[in-house]
Amino acid sequence: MAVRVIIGAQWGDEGKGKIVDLLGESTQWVVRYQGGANAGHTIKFDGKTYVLHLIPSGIFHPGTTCVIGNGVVIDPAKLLEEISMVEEKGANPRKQLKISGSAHIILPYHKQMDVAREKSKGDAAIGTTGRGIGPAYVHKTARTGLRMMDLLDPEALRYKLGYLLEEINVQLKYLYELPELSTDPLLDELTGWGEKLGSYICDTSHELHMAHARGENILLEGAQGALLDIDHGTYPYVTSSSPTSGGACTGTGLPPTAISKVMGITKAYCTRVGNGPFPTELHDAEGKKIRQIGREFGATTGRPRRCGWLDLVALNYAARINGINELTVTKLDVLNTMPTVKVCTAYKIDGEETTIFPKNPVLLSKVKPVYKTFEGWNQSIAECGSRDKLPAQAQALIDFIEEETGVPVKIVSTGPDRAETLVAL
Ligand code: 2SA
Ligand code: MG
Repeated sequence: MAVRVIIGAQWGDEGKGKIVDLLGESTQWVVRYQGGANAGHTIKFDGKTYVLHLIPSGIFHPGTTCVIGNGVVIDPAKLLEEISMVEEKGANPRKQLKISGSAHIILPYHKQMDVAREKSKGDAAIGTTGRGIGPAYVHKTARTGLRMMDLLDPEALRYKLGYLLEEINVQLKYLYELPELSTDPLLDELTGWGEKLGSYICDTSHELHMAHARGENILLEGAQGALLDIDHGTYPYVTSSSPTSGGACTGTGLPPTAISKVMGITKAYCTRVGNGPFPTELHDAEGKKIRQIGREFGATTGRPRRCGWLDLVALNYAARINGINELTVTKLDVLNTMPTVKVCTAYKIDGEETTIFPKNPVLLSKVKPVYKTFEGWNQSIAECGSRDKLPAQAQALIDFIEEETGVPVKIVSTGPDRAETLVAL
């Protein structure tokens, strides 16, 4: 019996979807707690690949209930598409999916605002996914958002929408130079979503409290990664939610005392998509090779991801702010043909060495990584079966990650398929 949080310990795309799917088999509940359809969680089994954006990655296990928690911002149109997709692939969302009534809605104008804002920023753009995430969280915090529960009462919704649009239209016209909106067409769209999604909407924090009291296993699935956290990430080059383990409490209603395990997922190297500092980024042929072999392209936008070496300064920082007590190392196989593998152990700032992750993005963009170099293993690791059968050089790398972070590596992923995983939980 456990509540376990799965978090991205880098800038996202660490392979959380695969690990949640893997552990989902023995878990009654899988819960998303932040972010929205900016996430792209990839799962592969039986030779097929599935990408999920809003539905938790446990949906393909028939015995698992999936919850979209209150901390998520939901694009109802995208969610309906995804519900159809998983239904086609054999899942039973009618039985398996629950949506928090308190989750905020991404409205069409949030996406327009996101794109317009990025465009106006030019070189200073964040590099968002354009999914309306930032503006939806802005309106949540400004208390001018709509929530999923609002879809259930069209009369009250008409009234709310009327006074909301007075304010939104001022923003659309004067801040974004976008056309103003009238109540009726938007109300029709929202009412339509309410009819289709109404039966999924409930008090999910109550459901989770009851499940926890019954001693059921719960997995809280983070999206993006610790270094994209609105508070602890590389601000302003971050997302607008809290992907860290603290966000798992506010985003679900489960208390910190319920959580016993925090699993951090890290790649054996590092990627980032979008703008902002990335100390170990490779701008050369090695970086390109990692992108090609690792198929490092955004699962939502298709954007090429920036690639670089594993950064232990950043990973140790992520371990501390999340309380990571288990690690998973993914995509080890991507390094199979690298003659040498580097790992950053410290930063040099103006000649001074430090292992403290700088909070100031200007400082972070100036740091020079200090590397430890490992011999490559130059062979496939597909058939290894367990960690102690990995080539010695790969074992040395994993051992080093454990030593430097002080956290046990419980899972090593050696390929995208469920089967390509070395688990010692
Ligand atoms: P946003 O759209 O407001 O959340 O963008 C703000 C920053 O957060 C980054 N971000 C991500 N980084 C990695 N993966 C994400 N999901 C997709 C994927 C991304 C894609 O799985 O590949 O397809 O491009 C994700 N979502 C948000 C984003 O790049 C900005 O730096
Ligand atoms: Mg992803």
